[in-house]
Amino acid sequence: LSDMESGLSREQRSFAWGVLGHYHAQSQNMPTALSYYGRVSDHKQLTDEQLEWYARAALRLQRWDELASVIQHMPEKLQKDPTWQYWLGRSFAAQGKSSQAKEMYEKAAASGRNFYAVLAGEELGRRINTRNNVSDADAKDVRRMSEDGAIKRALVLFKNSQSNGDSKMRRQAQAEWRFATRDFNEDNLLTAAQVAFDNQFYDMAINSADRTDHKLNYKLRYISPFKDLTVRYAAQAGIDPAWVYGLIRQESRFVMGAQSSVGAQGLMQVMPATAREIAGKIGMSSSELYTMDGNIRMGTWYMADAKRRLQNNEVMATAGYNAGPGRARNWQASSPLEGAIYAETIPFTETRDYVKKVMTNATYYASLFNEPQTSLKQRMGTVPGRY
Ligand code: BLG
Repeated sequence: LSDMESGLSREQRSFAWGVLGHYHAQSQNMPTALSYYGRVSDHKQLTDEQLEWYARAALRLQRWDELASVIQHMPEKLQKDPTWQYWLGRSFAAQGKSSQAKEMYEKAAASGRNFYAVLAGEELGRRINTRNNVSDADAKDVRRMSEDGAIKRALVLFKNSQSNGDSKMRRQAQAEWRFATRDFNEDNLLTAAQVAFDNQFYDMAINSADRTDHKLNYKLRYISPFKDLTVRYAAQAGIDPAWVYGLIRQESRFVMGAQSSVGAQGLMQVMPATAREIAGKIGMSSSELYTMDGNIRMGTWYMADAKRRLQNNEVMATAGYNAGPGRARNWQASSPLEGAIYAETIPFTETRDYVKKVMTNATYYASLFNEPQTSLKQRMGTVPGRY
């Protein structure tokens, strides 16, 4: 590119260096990425994806000045993303600009209950709190709503799909549910969530409870069905039940028959090949993947095994559960790295998103289960250097 640069327009040169920078950032060659990105003279030529990887390269190397400048060159839509609000806040803090940092944290914290909203809140000295700010739905209202035409239709479809295993009908039940609740106010959403929960329509219980912004029912947002089995197998594997629940909520929304596009199965979305490997190691039949008990036993064992293989680190183990332990290890840096930086610089979009969601969920569950550790920042901790 250096050789041909003179034949290109300024726009073309910027775009081309952006392509090279992006490639190297996503391959985690961050110094090389930054040196190429540094040759971009017109930031407007970069795509959102290229800009975000520019920021991730600076973040991974903790070049806070450069990170701040990249974020400030992002288009408004990206600058409003809590991810970049939080990291701009951190860049300001690292530069000693504490009031500007605080302003950014306030913005990110106001964005909801996502990973960066929680981390930003913690920077401002707040802790997540999972006390409901409304009382449970009234039994009369629950009964009345179960009789509502559209809700009832969704429930009938759901029940039939459960008894005949028809996954197409199950998807129709979901569609009916979403349609029936589309214009609900917050009270009705919480009543609907209770109706769904009472009928074991767990994914829709979460879907409805998650849609409120002011009236919050955390027990419905973060439901914990199958508690006996989950707690028993978590204890047997020696891992935190809040982590297990956080993972199941993300993997399957507690849908037993869930299957992903690549064939991951059940509550814990275990791949058939991984199930065979687990079964061989702990003396189970791989067909137990398809039972609730077997699926939880396999999944929790695999979480614990990933953690053991990955320097006892929960963040890497979460990445390893989704992308394979070998990859989680490849993404480690040679020296210790803040857990949130490790997570934000994971090259696979699915896994990057997944790790942030599982760890956020786990923090909420830890609070609901009255565990002592309810800080997301502490849970993310530090990922040790690769050895
Ligand atoms: C994971 C396996 C890993 C495997 C990786 O895939 O499944 N984990 C489990 O089975 C618990 O063992 O690592 S490997 O053995 O080193 O290769 C990589 O192959 C599962 C992932 C795959 C993912 N869900 C658990 O997180 C999945 O289904 N992705 C598709 C999502 S969607 O349908 O396209 O939205």
